[in-house]
Amino acid sequence: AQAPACAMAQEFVRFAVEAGVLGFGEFKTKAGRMSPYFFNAGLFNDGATLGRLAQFYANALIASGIEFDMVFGPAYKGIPLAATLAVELARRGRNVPFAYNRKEAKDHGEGGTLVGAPLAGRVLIVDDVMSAGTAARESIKLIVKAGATPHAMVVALDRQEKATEDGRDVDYSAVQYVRRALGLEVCAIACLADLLLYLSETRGTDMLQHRERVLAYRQRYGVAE
Ligand code: OMP
Repeated sequence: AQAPACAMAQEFVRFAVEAGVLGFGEFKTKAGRMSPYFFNAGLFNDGATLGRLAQFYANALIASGIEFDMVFGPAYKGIPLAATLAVELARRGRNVPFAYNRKEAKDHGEGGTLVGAPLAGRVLIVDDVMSAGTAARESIKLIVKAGATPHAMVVALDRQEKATEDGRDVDYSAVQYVRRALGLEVCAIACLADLLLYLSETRGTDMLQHRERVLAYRQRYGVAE
């Protein structure tokens, strides 16, 4: 299954670059690192690209063989991702419950921070990017508090960089931490290695320059997978 997964990752990187979601320049990440690339999932901003994105998520999930009982999208960016994935899975004959959270608790109406199906069983967290792992940890806490099992996580891009613990860089990535220490299954549509492969196989001096910068960034913050 190696070749098709790899081909799918390349197709996804191309799709993200063409949609302007994967951009090159100078960006500050949540962990405070200056990155030469950034994946802004908010720029999948029309019906067609969101639908295509959901197909990539569904394909990656099915290829991974990961099992789950429901999908959860963490606010804000995870919400449309989990919603469109749930629609795509239903279209393929697998109708699963869907839930998401609010960032601020509502004190009227139905109240609380959780919306959608009750959190129960093996929950699949659907998010955009894994860098240092802060976002993943927040979702896991919330699911445990609700009495459900954080079972797996799917992201569009695994940046394969050092996680942080109490603000300090450690020698493993957030994906490795979530897998080994927290016991969740994790799958990504594409990872940093796929981006580097794309940059080395795509024509143009700008691509080569991007590649140099991304390599230097990986040298400083990357981990071996
Ligand atoms: P961690 O919480 O450090 O894993 O970072 C993941 C979050 O960082 C994502 O959910 C985004 O909010 C943001 N992010 C991106 O969206 N794209 C990137 O390429 C990099 C980051 C980031 O800040 O690390």
